[in-house]
Amino acid sequence: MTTATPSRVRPPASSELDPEERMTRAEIEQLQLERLQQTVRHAYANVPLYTRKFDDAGVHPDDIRTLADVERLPFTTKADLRETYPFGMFAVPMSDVARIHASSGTTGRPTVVGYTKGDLDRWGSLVARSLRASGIRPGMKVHNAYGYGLFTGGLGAHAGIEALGATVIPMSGGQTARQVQLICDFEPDAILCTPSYLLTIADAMVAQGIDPRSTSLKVAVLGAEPWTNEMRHELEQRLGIDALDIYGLSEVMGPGVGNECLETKDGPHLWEDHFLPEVIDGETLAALPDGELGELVFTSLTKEAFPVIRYRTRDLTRLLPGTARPGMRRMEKITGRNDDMIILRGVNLFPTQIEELVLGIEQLTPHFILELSRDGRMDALKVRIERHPELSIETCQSAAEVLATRIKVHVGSTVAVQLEEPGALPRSEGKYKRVYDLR
Ligand code: DLL
Repeated sequence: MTTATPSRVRPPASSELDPEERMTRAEIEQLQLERLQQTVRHAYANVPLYTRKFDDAGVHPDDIRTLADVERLPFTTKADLRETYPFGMFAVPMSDVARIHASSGTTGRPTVVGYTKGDLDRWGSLVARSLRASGIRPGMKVHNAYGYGLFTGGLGAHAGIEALGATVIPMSGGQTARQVQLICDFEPDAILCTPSYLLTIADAMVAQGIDPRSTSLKVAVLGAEPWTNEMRHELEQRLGIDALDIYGLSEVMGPGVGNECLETKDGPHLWEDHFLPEVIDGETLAALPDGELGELVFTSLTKEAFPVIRYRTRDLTRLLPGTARPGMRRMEKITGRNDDMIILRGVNLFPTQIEELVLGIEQLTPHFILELSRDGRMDALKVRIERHPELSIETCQSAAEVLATRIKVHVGSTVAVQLEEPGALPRSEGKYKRVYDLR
């Protein structure tokens, strides 16, 4: 294993932080309570769905006297957003809505979210905070390869780069050869995209005869899909950069709900001055203590157009004490979503578990997909993985066997591992589709 590349960027000095990032835990909690009370009143008064759900649950905004009282409030789910499609959850008149975003909605109706001018300003400053925590500073050039459009990634990141005072290169996703050319010509310091797309870009550099470690890039701020610390290591080594995790979701805001800090790289700090996180048991819906693994839930604390009360993200993680920003809690890097969980003959499995094992074997490439099929009455999982272009077929074949054994030992599932030719599998251009269910 190669040694870590020394950082070519530095963490912000304490004087560069927002005042809220320097608050103590007690100060943050006091701010959260005031903002929670305001948000709950605003949602109850202006969104009929919240009025009805609060009334049904027998809870009134005046009942929220402590932060723990949030547990008395009903949850909000994606189904609530679908039911009120398109604008039924907006809490301000349409004339005050400055922008609309929507999820791609692969099945059914997309979910639609709105922002006032103030919401857009707060979003920009939280993405700016996230980029600064990653080591990006005013005056740097930032190549933004998150997709522009209804997806919150492109425009959300864009506003944050501008708010920070850096130079934005609004490339959007796709056109990979062009991405490589502009990275070489414009010499950006930083790149923002999904981790799987950065892998695609690194491969495209190699295909064009460019050493990915030789570019001007110093740091990457990656998110919008689950990725492991093993993938971080792979990308940092291949590109000679620091890779930081940015988290967010459109229903809660977009990118910048939380971000890792360069000095610790220990999972995203959640920007708790604007969002109140909880982790619940996905089955019983009971709130879990910090440190326990469960489903992440958010209540927005400052949103005007689209306040969310106890929104169930379906993301699985645990809440941990703050480190680089002691007043704000962190979350563990996300393992996956409830919806991504594969149940294979009674064993629960996440694609990130396979990613971890694949990247632990040097003779394997990180290009793999998972195929679920039915073998008689049994479910079967096949890992299709590209062989290493510079190693013999025999070496790759024995590495594939090692992978199958490790999956059996660590996950408890028997899977088939099938080698593919280099370039045979689809490449990411944004959020990567890792699992194909052929059942
Ligand atoms: O993906 C917002 C975003 C854009 C975040 C760019 C970061 C960077 P949605 O399309 O609504 O919004 O998808 C949100 O993506 O619930 C997670 O399941 C997943 N996700 C987002 N960031 C991360 C991350 C954007 N850092 C959904 N790690 C979320 C793991 C992530 N999963």
